[in-house]
Amino acid sequence: MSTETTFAIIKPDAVEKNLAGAILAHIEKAGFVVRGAKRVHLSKKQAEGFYAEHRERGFFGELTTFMSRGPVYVLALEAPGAIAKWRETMGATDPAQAADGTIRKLFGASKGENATHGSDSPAAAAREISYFFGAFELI
Ligand code: FUP
Repeated sequence: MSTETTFAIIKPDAVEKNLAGAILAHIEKAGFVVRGAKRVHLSKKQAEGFYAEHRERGFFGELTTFMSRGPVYVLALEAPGAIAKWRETMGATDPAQAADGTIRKLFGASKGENATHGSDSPAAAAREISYFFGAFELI
């Protein structure tokens, strides 16, 4: 399996509950190498830009208000097959549907406040990484 880098966010709900460290430990234990990491507080406009593909969805306003309500950690995670691997490690969007042991099952509160984000394709990973990181910030 080829080495990939995916993009992750530890969302405001998890940061508010002081779960960022526990989630990072889970990420490291799963075998990802953290190539980029920073704490940022998104503006509403930045959240809208990040989630632009969901602009027409009914939950867009709620989603972007939530994502801009407090600090998050943005991460670039490297591993063989990182994009699929990170989505498996997170679990299903709705924590109630997520498999036991996944991050969203362990730490997510609801379909909206589900602790983490992960890119869903190589194109999304490239776009999302470049939304937050310059080339020299990936180490
Ligand atoms: P995922 O790829 O698992 O993050 O899920 P989606 O891309 O479908 O949705 C992006 C985010 O929108 C989710 F993380 C949470 C939010 N969302 C809702 O708030 N309500 C929904 O019905 C679906 C998604």
